[in-house]
Amino acid sequence: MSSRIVLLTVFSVVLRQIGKLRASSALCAAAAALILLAMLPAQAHDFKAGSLHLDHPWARPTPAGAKVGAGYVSIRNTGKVADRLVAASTDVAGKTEIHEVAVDAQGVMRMRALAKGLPIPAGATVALKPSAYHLMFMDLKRPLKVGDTFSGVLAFERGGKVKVEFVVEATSSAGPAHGSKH
Ligand SMILES: [Cu+2]
Repeated sequence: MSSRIVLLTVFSVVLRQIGKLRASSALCAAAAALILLAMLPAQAHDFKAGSLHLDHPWARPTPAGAKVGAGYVSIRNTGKVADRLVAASTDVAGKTEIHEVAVDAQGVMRMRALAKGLPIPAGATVALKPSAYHLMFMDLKRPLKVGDTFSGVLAFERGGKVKVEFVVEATSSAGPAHGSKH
């Protein structure tokens, strides 16, 4: 779920509460504070470089001893020229690959590295998300714990290198198991 959706959800819940309770000014102030709080991380967690907008880079937590992890980010190309994510690196992994998830001839979901990178068409948004395109952190140097942040660099063919900050978040949806099919 994107931070914008979370923000909108918080916003609508707050508005509904205000409506129900016929808010006092104190309640309004509390609601405004809540909205501001909700907005801060969302605004700080959006990276722009030229016509590329990188929204909410995040990673799944990993169990102790795990050697691989997965990261996600939504990439929007507001320009008129296609670009391509060609490489990525982070300070928590020895190596970071760009993976896709595809179903093989036996009907088994498998991940594979995109040797030529991930195309980001002009005007399009390409979402790296669980069970789809993702960044694969290989040779993890430490476990990723919920609430942790770590820095990374995404390299684009045209847009160059973009620094981002990943946030480790738990998710309810079960993605592909990492580590066994590589
Ligand atoms: Cu993978």
